[in-house]
Amino acid sequence: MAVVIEKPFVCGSAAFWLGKNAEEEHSHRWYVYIRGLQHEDLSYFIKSVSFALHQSFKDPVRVITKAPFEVCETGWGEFAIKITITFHDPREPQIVLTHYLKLFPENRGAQTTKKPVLLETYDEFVFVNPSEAFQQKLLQGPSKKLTAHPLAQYFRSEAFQEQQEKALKDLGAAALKVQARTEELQAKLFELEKDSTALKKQKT
Ligand code: SLL
Repeated sequence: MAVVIEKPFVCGSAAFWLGKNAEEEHSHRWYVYIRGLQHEDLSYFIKSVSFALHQSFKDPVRVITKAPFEVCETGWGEFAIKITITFHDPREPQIVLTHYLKLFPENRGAQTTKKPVLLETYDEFVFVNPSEAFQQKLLQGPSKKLTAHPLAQYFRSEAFQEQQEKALKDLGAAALKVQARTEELQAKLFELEKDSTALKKQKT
């Protein structure tokens, strides 16, 4: 049966308006990140995360090789950020995502310096038949504790709990399907082998 290991994560951004007196070109301070569901360390299986920012930024491609996997910048505009995730096992293909940086509140709502504009998406890395060594790494889990995150109070995590539970259930169902299919194929193979032995016997 296939070994399937899934690791939930959150891809998001948090943008703080710097107020009326901020420079026009630097009206917001924002963070874009890949984080664990409970802000736990992900560097035990993620090697690096590259964030490709808009060309107007200096050195627009930022490669982060340590947790937390995030970039903090100041700017004035929204744009799409291409995020490439590389795993410790070079045999695992990279994952490429796009995150739309959001600076302004929904429906032209008033800006406030009190809380950030947050945009977070729940997702999962799914590893199918990972190598033995990588499997062990994945199953061991985080080996270090991250220091308390300054944005922790804004992160949404409870909201993702339900999604995670559903995903686990779906994954369980998918795994069962794979198992059923494998058993079906094994039974067929067994029948074919029986037939072929019978044929061989007939020939001799
Ligand atoms: C827009 N398509 O027109 C977008 C582009 C670019 C934002 C937004 C740069 C700040 C800096 C910055 O915020 N660029 O130069 O440091 O809305």
